[in-house]
Amino acid sequence: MSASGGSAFGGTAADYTEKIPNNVGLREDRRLQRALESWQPNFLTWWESMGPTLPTQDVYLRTAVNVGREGWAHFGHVAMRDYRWGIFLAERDPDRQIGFGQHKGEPAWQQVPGEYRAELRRLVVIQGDTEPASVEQQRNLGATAPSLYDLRNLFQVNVEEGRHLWAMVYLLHAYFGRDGREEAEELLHRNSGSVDSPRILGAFNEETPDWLSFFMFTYFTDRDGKYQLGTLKESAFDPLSRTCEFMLKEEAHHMMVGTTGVDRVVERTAQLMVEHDSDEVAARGAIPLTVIQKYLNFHYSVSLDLFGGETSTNVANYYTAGLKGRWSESRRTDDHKLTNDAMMVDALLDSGSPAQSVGQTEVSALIGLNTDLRREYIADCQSGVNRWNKILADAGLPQRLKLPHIAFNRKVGAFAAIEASPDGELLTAAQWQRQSAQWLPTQVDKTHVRSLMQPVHERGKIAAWIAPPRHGINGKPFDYEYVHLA
Ligand code: BYC
Repeated sequence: MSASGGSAFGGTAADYTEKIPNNVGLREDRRLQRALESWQPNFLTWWESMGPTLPTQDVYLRTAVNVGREGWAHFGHVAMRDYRWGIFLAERDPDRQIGFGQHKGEPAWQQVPGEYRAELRRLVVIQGDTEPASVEQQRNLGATAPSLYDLRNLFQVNVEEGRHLWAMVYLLHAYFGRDGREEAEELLHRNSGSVDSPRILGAFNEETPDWLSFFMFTYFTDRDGKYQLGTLKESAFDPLSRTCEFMLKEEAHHMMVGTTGVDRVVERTAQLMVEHDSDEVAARGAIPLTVIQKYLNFHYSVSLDLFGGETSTNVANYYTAGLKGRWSESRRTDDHKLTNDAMMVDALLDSGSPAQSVGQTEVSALIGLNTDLRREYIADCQSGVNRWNKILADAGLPQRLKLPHIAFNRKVGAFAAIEASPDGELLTAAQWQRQSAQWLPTQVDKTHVRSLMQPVHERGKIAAWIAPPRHGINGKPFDYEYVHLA
């Protein structure tokens, strides 16, 4: 890539002549520059050992070069090891004020206040931990990509998750001193699925062994990322807010990969169902709708867990302190403090008694903020399901996909201790044992899906279990040479 410093792109462009491209003036802060330059080889070692395993010559990738509205990214073929992971913060608004909590109306913080240091560090570390985790989870998928287009999208997601790790590591190094540097090291030491040092949040220790899982992950789990980043974008700590704002821009592509990926799987299945007037598409090389539903159930329920408990004093404290806001905070019409407000949250009523049931209970609005965010997320998830159901309806099929009940397969929060069906009916452990294979992918389902994952690495070709995309990337056709394999 050519150097692109200065104003050629408008806004604050990155200087690609720098070892670490950035728009944070790293050159003027030698100490920080040295610290990050000493972390960089560790990152590259991690990328080589835990990143994508399929050898490639180069990949048609988007690289962030700017944070302005126009022309923020550059597209071109790059060798992945030469990808320029940079540090980008959205432009600073010198007049920005804190939008919620007890400090509402005060100027946004340019430094970390001592009293909130531990909490802020924790939020940055949890966010940072998910980014390399997803790269680790997806590392073997290249070997079974259904097309060069999909392979390129996988790698795009991977390099950007790598950049999001850089974003959090920058904050740790720049604002959290020695313990920040130690946390930055730890982000490379924990590994997805490791017995000794797993990733922090549950969903990031699950496998992503096939492309249906990948599309479900990018639809449901990346979408948690969108919502969590949306709340951190509201943070009173301005560098965190500006970092997340820019990350959200990149996140939109990840959402697209998930949404259209599932679209295309459903479309192909629907085509074969209509063609053969049968639900039995497995023998014809596609994924049955029932199996798609089971994958959906799994990825949705583990992603619901990522929002934490239905009630949480942590989230109340984060909000009051101004560390983590609500989705679309500025569009809410209340007092942005919530000290006197109440809300209904999902709950297990009469817990432990024979009369226990799934219902709602009233709590202080602050305590219920994880539920508030989860509800925004659920509404967004439903829009994807509607879209997939439209594909089925347009094909003339009566079957429909649906989101399982909030209490289904939960390991965190109010429903962690019970079992419920996708319709929300409470089950005994024995009933769950007998029936869960109808609702979650079984070994047989997974083996079948994996058996379909034969690589199609030929230009313009696509695997039989998925429809081709409607559009290519950056105006290029589907049969463009998105990846040159080694
Ligand atoms: N797994 O008070 P509670 C993304 C812990 S994804 C394991 O309800 P809180 C991406 C919790 O830590 C977005 N443990 O939790 C997507 C707490 O522990 P302590 C990532 C869990 O704090 C795809 C205890 O249980 N970013 O970007 O209100 C690809 C009590 O819980 C889990 C963030 O999440 C869990 N699922 O909420 C790439 C934003 N849930 O304190 C990237 C930052 C809870 O008792 N994180 N626990 O030791 C946060 O905002 C919050 O920490 C959480 C939890 C929403 C995660």
